Amino acid sequence: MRFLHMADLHIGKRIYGMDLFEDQKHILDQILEKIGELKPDAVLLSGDIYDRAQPSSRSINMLNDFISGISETGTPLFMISGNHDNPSQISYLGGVLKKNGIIVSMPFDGKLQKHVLEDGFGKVNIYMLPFIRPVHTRQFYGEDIVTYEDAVRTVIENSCVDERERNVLLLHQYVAGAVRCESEDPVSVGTLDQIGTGVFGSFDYVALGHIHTPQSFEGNRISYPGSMMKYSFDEAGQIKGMILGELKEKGELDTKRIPLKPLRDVRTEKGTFRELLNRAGSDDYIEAQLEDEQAQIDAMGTLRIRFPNLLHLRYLNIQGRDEAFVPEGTDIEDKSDLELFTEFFRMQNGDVPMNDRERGYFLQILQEMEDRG
Ligand SMILES: [Mn+2]
Repeated sequence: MRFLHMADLHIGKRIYGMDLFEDQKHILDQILEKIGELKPDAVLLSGDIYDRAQPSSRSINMLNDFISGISETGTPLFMISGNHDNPSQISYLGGVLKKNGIIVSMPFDGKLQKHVLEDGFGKVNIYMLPFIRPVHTRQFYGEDIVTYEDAVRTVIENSCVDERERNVLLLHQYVAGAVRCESEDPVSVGTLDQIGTGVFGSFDYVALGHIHTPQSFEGNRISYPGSMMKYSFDEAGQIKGMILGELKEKGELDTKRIPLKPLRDVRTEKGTFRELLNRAGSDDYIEAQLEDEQAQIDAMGTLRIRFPNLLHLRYLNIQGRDEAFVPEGTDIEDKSDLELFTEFFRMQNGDVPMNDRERGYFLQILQEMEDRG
C-alpha cells in the first residue's frame, strides 16, 4: 500500500499579520497535482488542518476545495484534528464525508479509531487518534494519567492492536527528541507533552503531525512530514513537503520525501542596510537581519522598496530594536487570542517577545479557560 502523508496545513495562518491565502492555495493545488501524479492508495493528514479553532469562511472554503479535489481522484483521505483545530469542526458531517472516501477523526471516545484497507499482502489497519490532552483520557481510565505519554500509551493499550497485521497510526503529538521551531505552539509547560517512541511498538508506520520541522525516528517508521510551508523565519533553511511511503509485507517500509515548492519563499537577508538596498529585489517573505551598529531611519519602509514583503527587521548588534511590519486594516477579529496577547506582551515589555516558556504558560491558561467554558 502506498500512502502520501502530510500534516500541519494551518489553513488561515498569517505571519506577522500577513495574509498567506495565495501561498496556501498554491501549495494545496500542488498537493492535488502530486496526488494525481503519484496515485497513492491513501492520503494521510495528521492534524492542524486549520490554524484556528474558529476558521474564517474563506479558510473553510479552501479546505472544501482541497478535500473535494482529493475525493474526485477517488483516493481515500484520512484526517485527524490537531491542537489548533476544533475537534468537532473536523468531525462535523463525518458520516456524509465517509460516503465520499473522506474519513475524519470523530470525537475521542477513549480508543483509537480504526479503518481497514486491503492490498495484495492483506489488511492494513489505519488507526486515528485526534489530538488529546491527558485530561481527556482521565474520564475513561482514571486519575493516574498525568503526562501525554501516559495518555497515548493507555489509549493504544486499550485498542486491541493486532501486531501480526500491518498497522498505521495517525497522531498529532510531540515525540520526545523532536527538534522544534517558533511556529509551533507548545501545548504544555516543560516536558509533560513529550512522548517516547517506545509506545509505538505495534505500528509499522506512525504518521505524525504537530512539529513543523521535517524529521524521522527509528529509520523512517515514525515521521513528521513538517508543515506544508514555512511559518516562521527560523524555518528558513528547511525544505517542506510530504512523505510518500510504501508498506509491503509486514515489517517492510520504504519512504521518500516529496518536496513542495512555495509561491514565495520565507527567508532571511543578512547584511548592512546599504548592502541590502543594493541587492536584487524579491517578493519573498523576508526577515532582514541588519549588521549596522546604529538603527537606520525608516529602515523598514526603505527596504520595502526592494523587498515589498519584508515582514520583520532585526538589528543583530542592537538590543531591543526589532521592527515588525504592521499590515494596514488588520482586523482584530482576524487574530487569534495568542496573536493578540503576543502583541500586547511585546508592547508591555519594551519590545521583548515572549519566550517559549511564557507562551506555554499563556496557552495553558487559555486552555483552562476553554475547558471551563
Ligand atoms: Mn502545527
